[in-house]
Amino acid sequence: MLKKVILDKMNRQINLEHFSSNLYLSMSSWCKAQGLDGAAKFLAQHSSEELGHMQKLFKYVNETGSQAIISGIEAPDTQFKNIKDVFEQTYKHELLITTTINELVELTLQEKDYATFNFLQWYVSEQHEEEALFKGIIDKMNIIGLEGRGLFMIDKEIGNLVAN
Ligand code: OFO
Repeated sequence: MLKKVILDKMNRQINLEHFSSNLYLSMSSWCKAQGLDGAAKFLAQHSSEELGHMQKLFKYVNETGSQAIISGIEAPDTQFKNIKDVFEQTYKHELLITTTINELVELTLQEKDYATFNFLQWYVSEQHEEEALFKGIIDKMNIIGLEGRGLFMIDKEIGNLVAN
């Protein structure tokens, strides 16, 4: 069983990963409506990954004999200024997730819960990769620019990041 203080934060993280999934799905829908098929495909796939992150936490919590709690999810934004705004928001959101994962890791050390500390290391590495991924997309946008064919090229580049 997890200590209550850790269980509460794990359940909060489950909710956050669930929110991330919905946020990226909402962004995918906005991109699709703008004809940005590459970004739409990438964000839909990322939404599924976030659902996987949520389920991995859910399974771990239940395996400890504690109860994972599925709670209400805040509605994500549905309107964005442009594709750069979308990816700046994904990057900002991933930074927030990194902060919450780090807080959890810190708490497990304080509470001497080494099994959960060990479990969370996967998320620590994942956050490093995700920050680099989203930052890389923003960097590309800054290099290519969004004017004229730039938007078309960027969308294609993002679509190429999707694992087949
Ligand atoms: Fe995109 O992050 Fe989950 O953990």
